[in-house]
Amino acid sequence: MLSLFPGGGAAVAVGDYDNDGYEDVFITDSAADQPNHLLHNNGPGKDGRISFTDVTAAAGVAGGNDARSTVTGALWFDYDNDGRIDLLVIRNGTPLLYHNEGNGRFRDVTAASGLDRKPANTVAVIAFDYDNDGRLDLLFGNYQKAVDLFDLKDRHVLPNTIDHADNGGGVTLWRNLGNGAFADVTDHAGLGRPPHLIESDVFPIISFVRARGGSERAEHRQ
Ligand SMILES: [Ca+2]
Ligand SMILES: [Ca+2]
Repeated sequence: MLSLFPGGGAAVAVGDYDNDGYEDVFITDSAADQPNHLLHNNGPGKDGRISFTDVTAAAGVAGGNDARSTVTGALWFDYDNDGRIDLLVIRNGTPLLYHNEGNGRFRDVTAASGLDRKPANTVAVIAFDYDNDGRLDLLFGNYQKAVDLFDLKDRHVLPNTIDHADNGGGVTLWRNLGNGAFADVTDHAGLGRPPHLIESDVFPIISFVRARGGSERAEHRQ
């Protein structure tokens, strides 16, 4: 799918998943049926050099490129506040959420999270606590609308311009409910209306403001 964009599915997420003080690395791949890679940071050896061990198979986080989705990136975040960072894999298609079990293994909790209810086609994601309830919520940047890219009814799915498209997938905001599930609150937060944001590079400058009365609105600056 991404043969025109060789870097489109190549991303890295850095985080200390086993809390040993050394940052570990998760590298994504978008090629058909190819695995992602989780590299454990072994820390400095006797010669002072840092080494990594590919622990993907034991961790159970290789998957993501399948008949319905291709991986575009990943994010470490502790969605259940148990002190261990969990792993979100974003995709053209639906995202995957893995719970960090604390023994070097991860458990696919996507179905319970509800994040896979419809195609997301996400190319960027950030985690932050937008409602100050102590739980990390998710803001997805979605390049295409919520269509199944592997079973297109209408092939006109690319954004109509690079910088100011109004037919992209926009952003979706998911509230962390605290029980392993997330709820799509995009419309409630006022983010469902145009202009849609599709460019991943605008995300660092998106800022959320909490309006008087408790409703959340988003503003972005070019
Ligand atoms: Ca580590
Ligand atoms: Ca966790």
